[in-house]
Amino acid sequence: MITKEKFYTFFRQGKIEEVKKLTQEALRDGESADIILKEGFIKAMDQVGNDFKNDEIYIPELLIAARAMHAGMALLKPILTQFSGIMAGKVVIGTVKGDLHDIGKNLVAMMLEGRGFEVVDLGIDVPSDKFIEAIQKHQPHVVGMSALLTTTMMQMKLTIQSIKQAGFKNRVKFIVGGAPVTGTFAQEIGSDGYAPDAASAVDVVKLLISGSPDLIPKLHQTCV
Ligand code: B1M
Repeated sequence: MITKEKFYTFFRQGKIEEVKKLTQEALRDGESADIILKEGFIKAMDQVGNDFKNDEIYIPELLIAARAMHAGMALLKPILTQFSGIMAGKVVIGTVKGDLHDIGKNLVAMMLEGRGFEVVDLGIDVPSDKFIEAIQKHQPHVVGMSALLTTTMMQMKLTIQSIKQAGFKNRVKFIVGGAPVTGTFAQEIGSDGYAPDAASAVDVVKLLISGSPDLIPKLHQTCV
């Protein structure tokens, strides 16, 4: 059974090879990539975040933990993104300007790819004009934004406003997410949807693309 403890220890110590080995062993033992992610990686990283909040660790330790988690995620990526079927739609995604956190955004992108969406990932610290350029170039159905800091949440509002003002008001739908973001906040800033985690982000994107009006009220409720 997967528990966060070993991953937490290896994340804290930045033990990349051990994280890889543990992940491979779990997969060999028949654990699903989803469970390894949720019960192992995400819970372990939450604990690392608490240590940081409690001043037990500092930025360098956060960075080495993130690097270790990335190494594990690289092993899960081929499984989470496996898909053979018709393209479900196109999503442009990025972490907003001023924000360098990308683990959660990467997970959302992986889950979407795994469910048949074409994903254009703009990376981190993405200003609104980069989102606009990408919309012009790739013509996505949905634009996804991630923010992990209370100070960068408002950048989502500015980005949505800029995209709408650039003439894409009725041409793309928006989904936002990230630890400090809520359904209420999403609604306030004019986002069409919000998801608290990567799996529900896929469901919300599907609802946004299907455009069924009776489903739309659910897009924020799932999450408030
Ligand atoms: Co930073 N950091 N960090 N950090 N960091 C947090 C977010 C923090 C909560 C830690 C804490 O105090 N407990 C805190 C924010 C406090 C606040 O704003 N209220 C914080 C801080 C303060 C900072 C700095 C300001 C520290 C400093 O410099 N003094 C600094 C800011 C840098 C910047 O961005 N400008 C900073 C830096 C960093 C590192 C670079 C060192 C590193 C990030 C490395 C990287 O991402 N490559 C880092 C890390 C690792 C964290 C924590 C520990 C872990 C974040 C993470 O990856 N979680 C984090 C504490 C925490 O969250 N517990 C913390 C795992 C990930 C899977 O979860 O990203 O929430 P998450 O994604 C979830 C959902 O939120 C959702 O789905 C994902 C999967 O289910 N989701 C979406 C995310 N995006 C979505 C988009 C969607 C839908 C759902 O639709 C598009």
